[in-house]
Amino acid sequence: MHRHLYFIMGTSDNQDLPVEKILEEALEAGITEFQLREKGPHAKSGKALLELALNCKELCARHDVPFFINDDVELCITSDADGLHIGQDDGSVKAARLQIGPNRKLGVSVHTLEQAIRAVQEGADYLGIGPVFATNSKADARPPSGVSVIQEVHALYPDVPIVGIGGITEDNAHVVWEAGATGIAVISAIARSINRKETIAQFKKGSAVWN
Ligand code: TZP
Ligand code: MG
Repeated sequence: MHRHLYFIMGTSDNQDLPVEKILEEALEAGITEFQLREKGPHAKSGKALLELALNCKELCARHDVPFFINDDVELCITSDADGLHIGQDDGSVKAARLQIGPNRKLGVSVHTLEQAIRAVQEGADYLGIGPVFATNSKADARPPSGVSVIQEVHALYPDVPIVGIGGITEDNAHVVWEAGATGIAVISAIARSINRKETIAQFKKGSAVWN
């Protein structure tokens, strides 16, 4: 089975280093997707945000890693991102699909089986499910839900890629894999790691096939 280590970050997730620097280290260590999620008190906007997105796109392209934008359809298109990720409050999946076109990937955050069914029917390519564990990286995070929704969605749609998110570390990631996820999405464990190469190697230990 192919597995995904989907790294997510924005400026607010670590103000000690530029996003580009952390992303470069993460790419070299073997992440398989990157999402720019520019939120919170230090979020860039306007020209600075576009420049950041273009830098990230360039770095990802050099490593052949798909580059995603969180929420922002316009930035997704102007930065020529490979995909868009939206939540339940970010407008309809159908509208997003029409706006980004058929060739970009579309990820949707869901919290229930019903939301998962609707997202798949409306054109999601993969589902983000969480927070699995408690997280400090999302201001309006819902309470942790464990892996029950991942298990339910995986049972119904064994071929739809599921990415677990929220509080995932090298030590608890196995719970998410065992529930049927094809990927884990991580902010702080990578963005704030004191040894990114080692952290990512730990995440990838035990499975030979990644993309
Ligand atoms: N959505 C659900 S939890 C979360 C998002 C964006 C934050 C995940 O960050 P961390 O640091 O990996 O818990
Ligand atoms: Mg959102």
